[in-house]
Amino acid sequence: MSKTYYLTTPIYYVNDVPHIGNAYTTIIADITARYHRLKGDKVHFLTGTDENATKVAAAAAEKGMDPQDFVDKLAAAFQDVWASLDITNDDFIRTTQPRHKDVVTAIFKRLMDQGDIYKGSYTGHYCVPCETFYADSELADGKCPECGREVTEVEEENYYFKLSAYGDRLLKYIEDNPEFLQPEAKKNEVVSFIKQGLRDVSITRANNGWGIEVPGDSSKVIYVWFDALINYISAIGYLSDEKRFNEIWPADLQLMGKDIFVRFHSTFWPAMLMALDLPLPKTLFSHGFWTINGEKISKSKGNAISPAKLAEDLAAESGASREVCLDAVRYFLAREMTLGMDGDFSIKIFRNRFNSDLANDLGNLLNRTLSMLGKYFEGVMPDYETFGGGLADKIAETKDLAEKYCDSYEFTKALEAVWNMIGAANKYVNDMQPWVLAKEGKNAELGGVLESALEVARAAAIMIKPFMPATAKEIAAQLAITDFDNLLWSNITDADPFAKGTKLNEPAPIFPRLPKQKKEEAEPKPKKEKKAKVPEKKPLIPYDVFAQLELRIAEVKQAEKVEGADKLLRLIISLGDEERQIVAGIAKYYEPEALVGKKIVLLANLEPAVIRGVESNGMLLAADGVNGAVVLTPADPDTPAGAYIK
Ligand code: ME8
Repeated sequence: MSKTYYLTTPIYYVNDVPHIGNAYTTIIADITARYHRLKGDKVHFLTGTDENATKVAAAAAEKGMDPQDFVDKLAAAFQDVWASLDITNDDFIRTTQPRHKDVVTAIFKRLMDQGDIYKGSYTGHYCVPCETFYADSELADGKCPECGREVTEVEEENYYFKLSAYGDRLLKYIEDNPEFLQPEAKKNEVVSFIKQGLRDVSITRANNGWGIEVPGDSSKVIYVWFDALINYISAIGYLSDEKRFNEIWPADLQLMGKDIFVRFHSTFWPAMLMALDLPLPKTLFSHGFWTINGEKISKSKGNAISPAKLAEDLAAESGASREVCLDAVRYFLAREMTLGMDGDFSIKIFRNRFNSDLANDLGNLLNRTLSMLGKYFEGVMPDYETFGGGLADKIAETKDLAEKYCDSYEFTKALEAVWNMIGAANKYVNDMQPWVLAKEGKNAELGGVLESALEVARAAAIMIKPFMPATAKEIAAQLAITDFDNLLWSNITDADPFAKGTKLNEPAPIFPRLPKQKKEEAEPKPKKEKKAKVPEKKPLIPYDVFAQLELRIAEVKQAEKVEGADKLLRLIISLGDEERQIVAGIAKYYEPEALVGKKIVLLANLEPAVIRGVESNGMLLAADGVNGAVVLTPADPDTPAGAYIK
């Protein structure tokens, strides 16, 4: 049996409930864990809480609570939040647990005995919020170089860890193991930090009644970072269950934010492991920070979004299930910010992605193919060969590409590859015009086209399972895939996955489109005046009147009949960076499916109007055809959506 894939998140301080920043690390770790399980790997996924910190005791005091009661309450809150986000961690370590404290004490003793810890006196500065010691030379204008807050002068006798002895070994290890520190830019930062020369680290503080006592010296407690880092090995049986420990250690991935990467995880932690003669983790990965609408996430600004609340609000608004909305949050976090880079969270962009990537691209592929299967074959998989359109190759190619990207933690690119495949299937359906094949009675081709597109929907469901587990399950249910829970990544390319004669289920929209944001909706719409009769010949107009018209190319993304109005179609159109809904009176001349993917000419700055209860934001331009039939004004299909006509 291959070694267990072991991955960890930081253990979070329990001075407050988790926000979208902590949730990001945990969700990315969860995606990684689920991906490895899907590949058939044995996985151990650890997260937990850091409870012995000075700032935790201070937060308890502020609330007038006993520190143990306080950490019990908040650790439970963290566990509840992770459960509500369906995080699949295999263990949850708390640093106040005896299984952890005992190992910390034993390690302290061992390193003291072997001379890696020694007693000395210390004068320096301590930043309580960052739980970090700084020398004079490290301060920025006398303040903490990390957070800019006031530091406290400390002058005490302390125990030191001989970090200075490990600089050269660390540099050599980093050079010999290119996968160890990622991404590359951060690795370079670590190398420069070590090359500046490492100082020994004070690893104890005066005992104020909270923390793990130094063995044999009750006047001191162990420094919280020395204590906390050990969680990664205490949780998996170090010094208590060697067999289990050897099956799991070393970690394959230790994921954390950039704030705690250089000094603690890439320098102090590997040096501690070297002192203990333990192998180092395969990869330490530093991810970027989220800001909210360009601002740092902060409690005082009150902008710390809770992902669960975001999903609940979205569910209430859209009518989609809470689980699916949570998936939308997970999708957004993984898709929008390249792992390693910083990113900004904005509700507007989140909603745009929900509508374009989820409701339109993914939702549409499933919906239209299943509805056509219902319409033309009563929902039963026909007994025809797939005709392909290269889609079988596209599935195989995307499987390899997405796997390569997931293995290298490039989740944004993996999702891009999957969406590229979904786009290819949607385009294939447009190009093949199944509704024309149906009219012409070409059932073999028609069945083949639908089957090919449904195979892509199935492949997509497996590929997105780590990212959007509830959505994947819902797609599988609509596709009547009964053994979905047991499918592995390798099943993506199963030949002929749908048994002929299988009845698939009725399509039900998984992601109902979100309306434009409330603020914009709330803006009063100017009253529409009754249209004057169009004169036969229009008078000449000056150029500046023409210049007021915003004529643009748009691409039709979705089309459907407006209920109770036989002339009207409701279209979702894309202008490149923006999507809109319009209503067009062309239902008599076009099947809705035939319009998807078509480029049209749009009068984009026509004032909005509500037609038969449906809001229309612009007007499609069409020309009268023979016998009164409307023809769409032709737009070259290569003209990009959004292009201006001047
Ligand atoms: O540092 N964007 O805990 P902590 C992205 N207890 N990630 C963010 C973020 C943001 N805006 N804000 C926080 C500690 N994070 C120690 C760790 S480990 C042995 C001890 C995430 O509660 C990110 O993972 O301050 C960051 O590294 C972590 O929360 C800091 O959590």
